[in-house]
Formats: sequence, C-alpha cells, structure tokens
Amino acid sequence: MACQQFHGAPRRPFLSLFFSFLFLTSLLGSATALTPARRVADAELDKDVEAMIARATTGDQYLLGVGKADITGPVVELNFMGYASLGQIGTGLRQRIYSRAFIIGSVTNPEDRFVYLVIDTAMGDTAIRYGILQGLANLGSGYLMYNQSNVAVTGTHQHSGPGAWLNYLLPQVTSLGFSKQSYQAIVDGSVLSIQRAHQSLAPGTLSYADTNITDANINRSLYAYLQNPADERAKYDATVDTTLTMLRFKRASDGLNTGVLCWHSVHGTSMLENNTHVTGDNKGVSSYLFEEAMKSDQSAAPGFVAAFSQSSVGDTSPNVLGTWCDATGEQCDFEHSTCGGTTQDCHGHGPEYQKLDLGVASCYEIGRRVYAGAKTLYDNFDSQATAVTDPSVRFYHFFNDMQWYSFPLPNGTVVQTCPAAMGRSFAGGTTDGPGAFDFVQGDNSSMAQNPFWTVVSDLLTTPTQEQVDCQYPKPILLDVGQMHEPYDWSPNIVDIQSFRVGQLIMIISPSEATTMTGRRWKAAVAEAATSKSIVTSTPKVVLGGPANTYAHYATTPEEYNVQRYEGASTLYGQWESYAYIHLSTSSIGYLAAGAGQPAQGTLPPNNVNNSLSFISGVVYDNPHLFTSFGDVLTQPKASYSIGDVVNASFVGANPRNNLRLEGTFATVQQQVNGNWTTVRDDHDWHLEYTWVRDDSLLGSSHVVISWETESYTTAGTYRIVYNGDAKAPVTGKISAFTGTSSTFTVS
Ligand SMILES: *[C@@H]1O[C@H](CO)[C@@H](O)[C@H](O)[C@H]1NC(C)=O
Ligand SMILES: *[C@@H]1O[C@H](CO)[C@@H](O)[C@H](O)[C@H]1NC(C)=O
Ligand SMILES: *[C@@H]1O[C@H](CO)[C@@H](O)[C@H](O)[C@H]1NC(C)=O
Ligand SMILES: *[C@@H]1O[C@H](CO)[C@@H](O)[C@H](O)[C@H]1NC(C)=O
Ligand SMILES: *[C@@H]1O[C@H](CO)[C@@H](O)[C@H](O)[C@H]1NC(C)=O
Ligand SMILES: *[C@@H]1O[C@H](CO)[C@@H](O)[C@H](O)[C@H]1NC(C)=O
Ligand SMILES: *[C@@H]1O[C@H](CO)[C@@H](O)[C@H](O)[C@H]1NC(C)=O
Ligand SMILES: *[C@@H]1O[C@H](CO)[C@@H](O)[C@H](O)[C@H]1NC(C)=O
Ligand SMILES: CC(=O)N[C@H]1CO[C@H](CO)[C@@H](O)[C@@H]1O
Repeated sequence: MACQQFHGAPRRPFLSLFFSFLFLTSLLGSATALTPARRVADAELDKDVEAMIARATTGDQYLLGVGKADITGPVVELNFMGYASLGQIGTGLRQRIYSRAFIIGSVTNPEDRFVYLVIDTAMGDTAIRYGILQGLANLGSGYLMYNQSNVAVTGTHQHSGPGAWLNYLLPQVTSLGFSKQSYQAIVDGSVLSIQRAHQSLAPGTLSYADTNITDANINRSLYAYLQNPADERAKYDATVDTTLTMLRFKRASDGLNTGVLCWHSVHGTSMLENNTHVTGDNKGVSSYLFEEAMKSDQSAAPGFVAAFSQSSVGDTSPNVLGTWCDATGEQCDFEHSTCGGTTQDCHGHGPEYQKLDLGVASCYEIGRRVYAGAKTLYDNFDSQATAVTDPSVRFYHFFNDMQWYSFPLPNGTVVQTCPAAMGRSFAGGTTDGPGAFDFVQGDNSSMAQNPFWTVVSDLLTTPTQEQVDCQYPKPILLDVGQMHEPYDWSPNIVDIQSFRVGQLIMIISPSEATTMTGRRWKAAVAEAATSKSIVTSTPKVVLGGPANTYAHYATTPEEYNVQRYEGASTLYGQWESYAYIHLSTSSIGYLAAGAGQPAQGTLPPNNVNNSLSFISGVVYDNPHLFTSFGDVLTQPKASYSIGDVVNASFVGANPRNNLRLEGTFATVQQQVNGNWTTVRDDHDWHLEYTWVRDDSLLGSSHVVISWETESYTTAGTYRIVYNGDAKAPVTGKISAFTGTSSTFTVS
C-alpha cells in the first residue's frame, strides 16, 4: 500500500522553470548584433518567459470570493449537538457561530466553480444541504451554477451549538426531535455567507503552505491506532496528523489577501459536556483570533475570513494531557479507556483542566495554539508557499448507497460494505465525553450489556444474519441502517465529492476519518491523480469533513477489528474506509480538465418536514413583579481592575423570541469623548450571555451579562447594554427592548 505523504510543498517545478529562465536569458544575453526582426521576436519570447515566471511564482488567476454570516440558532432550552447528552441544554452564548464560504472559480468559464463551506456545527447534514441548495436556487438565476455537484457543506465538529437540525432519527433522540428554528438559522446563514462570497468574486491567486502544530492534538484511541501495521506507522512520527495546511486567497486588483482556508485535525471537544453556552469550540477560537488580528494587518482586505476546516479528526483529542481517572488520579485503562471497569470516571484533560471549569480555558488555549501556528505561517507565507497553477477548476459529486456495495480492494479481492449499524462501544462514548451508559470501549462480550439499551435495540430491529456477518466483528447495538420507522435512523446513502483547483485536490469526507484512514485516502488520491495525469504538477491533497451528511466514523479495518468507539461508529463495516478510497480513486477522471459529471445516484431522503418534534415553543414572557423588561436587577460595581469579571443582570425575556442573527444580545459600550461606542458584542469570546428562567408559570426570567475584561482592555468608562425581545401573553406579539447598566470604570 502506498502511504507516502504528499504534504511537503513541492517546489521543484518552479525551480526548473527558474533555471529555464536563467538558461534562456543567458542565451539571449550572449546573442549579439540581432536584426530588428529578431529583436521583436526576442521581446515576445521575453514576455512569454516573464509570464511563465509570473505564473510560477504567483500562480494562475481564478475567480475568488469569501463570505461569512451568523448561523446562531436558539441558544437556550435546546439540546446541544455532539455529545448526545440529554442534560446538555443551552443556557446562553459565549460566542456566536458562523458559516464561512469560499468560492473558487475559473476566470474564463463561469460554470466551473465550487463552494467550500465551513460551518461552526458538529457536522454537515443532508437536510441542511438540501435547504442550502434550495435557498441558493431561491436567490435567482445568478446562483443557478451552485448545485448538488459543487457545494460542499463541512462542519467544524464543535460540540457546543444548538442541535435538533439533523436529517436522521438517531441524532434527534437526545434533542427530542427536530427544531425548524435551529435548522433555519444554519440554512439561512449558510446561504447568506455564500451570497456574500458570490458578491465579492474577483480575480485573484491562490497559494498553499503547511506547518506542523505539535501541541494541539493527541490520539485518543492509541490502542486502535497501534493495530495498524508497524511498517506503515513507522512512516510517521506522530500518531495524529499534526499538519495544518493553509490556502491563501489573494485579490489581484490590490494585492490584498481576502481570506485563508485552513485544514487541521482536532476534535471540537474542548468545551466539555457540562458546558451549556454556545461556542465554536477551539476552531471557533482560532477563527476569531485570526480574524481579529487581520483587522489591523496591512496585508488583509476588510472583511477577511479565516476558516479552520476539520480534517482527519476521528481519533484526535484536544485533551492533550492524556486521560485520567477522576477518583484515583491514575491513568485510565489503555485498551478500554475505563476506570475500575466503567467509562464515566475517565476524562481527557485539556491544557487548562486544573481550572475545573467547563472547558473554557482549555478551549481558548487549544484554539490559540492552532491560531499561533497558523499566524506564524501566514506571516512567513511567501517564502514557503506553493502557487496553485493550471487554470482548471473541477468538481464532482454523487450519492453512493453503502448497503451491500461491492468493490475490489487494492489486492483485487472483492468485498462489500453493509447497511449502517452502531456497535456496542458506541454507547460507551469517548474520553472526551464518556458514555452515559455502562458500556466500555472495545467490549466484545455480552457481559456489560445495559438492560435499557438491550431492550430498546432488540425492540427496534434484530439484525439479519447477513448483516451480523457483514458487520463482523462489530457486535451490533443499534441496527440503524435497517431501521426506517418512522423514518430513517441513519444514512445509508452518502455523498461522494471532490474538488480540484490546479494541483490542489480536496476530498470531502462524509465521515470522521481517523488519522490513518486520512493518510491512506489522501495518498491514494494523490497517486491516482498522478498516474491518470489529472494534474500538471505534483498534487497536493487535503481532506475536509465531516461533510454533507453525517456518516459518523471511518476507521481502518485494523482499527475496526478492536471495536473501540470509533470502530463501533464506523457505520458500514470493516471495509468502509476502503470503499471511500475506491470511490474517490475510481472517480478521479471527473477531476480531469473538461470532464463531465457522474450520474447523480439515488437521492437520500429529506426529513425536514416529517421529523418528529417534542420541543415546545416559547409560551410568553412577563417581567418580574413591579419591574419592566430590561430593568437592571444587579448593577455592575463602580470600578474594576483589568482582569476582573464585570457582571450585570437584567429583567429578561426568552432569547428564542428573536435569534438576533447578525446582531447581538450583549454589548459593552465605551464612552469616547462623550459618545458611547460599542467595543464588545456577541462575537467576542470574553463576553458571555446567560439566560435564566425564574418562573415558568409567570414567564419571568433574567439575563446575566459577564465581561471577563481582557489584558488588552483599555482603561476607561463603560456600560453594559442588553438587547432582548419579549413575547406578549395572549397576542403573542414580540417586542424588542433594551436594558442599560450604570456606568463603571476599568483601570
Ligand atoms: C451543477 O452545475 C454544473 C455547472 O453548470 C454542471 O456541470 C452540473 O452538471 C450541475 N449538477 C447538477 C447535479 O445539476
Ligand atoms: C512536519 O513534520 C514532518 C515529520 O516530522 C516533516 O516531515 C515535515 O517536513 C514537517 N512539515 C513542515 C511544514 O514543517
Ligand atoms: C465539568 O466537567 C469536568 C469533567 O468532568 C469537571 O472536571 C469539571 O469540574 C466540571 N466543571 C463544573 C463547573 O462542573
Ligand atoms: C486482500 O487483502 C485483504 C485485506 O488485507 C485480505 O483479507 C485478503 O485475503 C487479500 N486477498 C488476497 C488475494 O491476498
Ligand atoms: C470478538 O469476538 C470474536 C468472536 O468471539 C473474536 O474472534 C474477536 O477476536 C473478538 N475481538 C476482540 C477485540 O476481542
Ligand atoms: C417543507 O415545508 C416547507 C413549508 O411548507 C416547504 O416550503 C418546503 O418545500 C418543504 N420541503 C420539503 C423537502 O418538502
Ligand atoms: C457573574 O455571573 C455569572 C453567571 O451568572 C456567574 O457564574 C459568576 O459567578 C458571576 N461572577 C461574578 C464575579 O459575580
Ligand atoms: C459624537 O457624536 C456626535 C453625534 O453623532 C458627532 O457629531 C461627534 O463628532 C462625535 N464625537 C466624537 C468625538 O466622536
Ligand atoms: C506518540 C503519542 O502521540 N502518544 C500519545 C498518544 O495519546 C496518548 C493518550 O491517549 C498519550 O498518552 C501518548 O503520549
């Protein structure tokens, strides 16, 4: 198996071009007494050579656009997506979440264009993707070129955002079904980000470079990783992919950079299962810090967008200090990640775990480490980067049904994938968030069966013998791919998609690929692109996901065999990762210049209008007795020192009445020469909004706004402003109101 990495930026083609240039100029220089006619010809040649050199150093021009928009759904009274923890219900907002859109198109052929979307959600999703495509179609004829083939919806894999927007039943279980409000916020914001990217389209150049970030991720399933062949593992000096690849968008008209699209692998599980404030997790922090820094950077255009797309995330953890037993302080069992035989007591520790908070400090620190690596790369970019050359922009997409899908392995043996199923260790969870049930990772016996789950899964379906054999050695806990009542529990149909611009190829993965799966997949695609002459120089392959639908995990067959969480969550059986690789490599021809599109395949169901929901709406709001909405309940103190937390509380109303998309619930204003200027809002990490229901019958509630004053806070006079919206009893009319605190000084 070819497992050579293609990460190193190949600069040889440019060197050889450079040498041809030297050779040509020396020839020209040595020619004497040229005739006028030859001088003209030489001048032409000079121009060609200059153009060649220019192309080699800056790359070809493409039509480039970037855009960003708010996707923050209901921040309270809704389950968070990611940990599948029934008790993790939102109580507020630390950081708004966004969709970041990147459009890359051909300058000469407007049909050749793709959209790479990075959304601050746990994953891409079928219903969301349908909604985005419908939203784009609704924008009119100017947007018709964006369709099933060329729009990739990738999630950052954060675990601290509103849930209840997924297409299939299984992830709806803990969110008590589907919320149209939560769904629509993501869809509308995604469409708006694409619209903004579209409106910003202008000719520009692309280049990419890599850096290694060695202190932001570790392998959380090392026991499984170690099952991969020793000679294969020996090719890599880390058990996780530490690479960050940055693609830089540079506008031709003014030479300013409009954005960076980065790929990096680390789980968005820095914010812990007991956190109930919305954030973009560590990738949200990285984007926030990068975009803030670019606001005063001479190289960056206004509206600069920095996205950190998730990559080979499957077995990575941001809890870089390892896994420890809460009770004993000892390391968890290596094979099963347990303490005394159970999972609940074993936790991964982030870099700031000793703060015993909800993961806030560790999240910021991991996000900052990735940002710091990316920023150093950006600051030294031109000396390391490779220009994207070759004007072709290509893409393909089709749906593949994974039920009994037969294909040959690289050695020719024909194998098949199976209908989706969850193994027993799925219920055990991971060391980033232990399962709520007493299942252990790597368990293969019926010993630790939880009676609840056993009853439920047996009630739902009994897997056929054919399915049991196909999924072997996975002990099936939930035969989700064969559960269609009242609608499909999990996807059997997945999106197979890839993009190419010049020598850069993007694999769009529907599953969370483990480190070794990602390495094999990228190497196989690079090899196919080279052997089929799809690219004109050494290919550079990146992988982004989980995207377009949520097909859980993709382990290698070796990792699958030991059935830890990731193997148990590899839906389509032990050959799933090879199926993905086969589908990508056998479709590589669609990335060739001038190639057409494959047959679309069977469309997956869209459950947006037939999903169950047990989520209740806002009934009404009432202020506390003898108060009005927005009245201050607790004023801030008169003065604070930089580093203090400023708190103010207000008579509040349910924030589900108005999501204030593109707006803000909380604001810090500073008095500058007598005028009040907004200096912090919901996008700031250090400004936190908390909503507390006081009396369900009366409908009264209050809001706390906390500002953790940062080291860079300037001394001055400030106040806190709360923007709310109340729902009137009887009429249901929603009215906006504002609350303003007294002023305070920070010094
Ligand atoms: C999407 O648009 C592109 C460009 O016009 C076209 O080549 C492709 O066939 C379209 N795909 C679908 C599924 O309609
Ligand atoms: C990253 O680390 C690997 C392994 O040590 C090395 O081969 C590679 O050159 C490094 N990449 C960069 C961009 O430093
Ligand atoms: C949140 O959970 C983590 C991990 O279990 C724990 O260490 C921490 O103390 C908890 N924090 C709070 C505030 O409950
Ligand atoms: C091909 O590889 C698979 C997986 O390693 C193995 O099970 C199978 O026996 C091999 N087939 C041949 C013909 O070597
Ligand atoms: C699981 O059980 C099967 C059948 O008893 C056995 O062949 C396999 O090796 C076991 N796997 C593990 C990880 O124990
Ligand atoms: C869902 O319902 C909405 C509102 O009636 C409608 O606009 C939309 O087309 C429906 N979507 C699907 C997939 O049926
Ligand atoms: C500020 O309010 C938050 C949220 O209610 C609370 O957790 C925190 O302890 C308060 N801090 C101070 C300094 O009062
Ligand atoms: C304060 O606001 C007023 C009214 O908008 C404006 O005319 C004035 O220039 C502002 N002063 C400063 C110092 O910004
Ligand atoms: C080589 C390596 O990266 N080892 C780390 C893998 O992750 C475990 C925790 O899961 C660490 O203890 C190892 O140091």
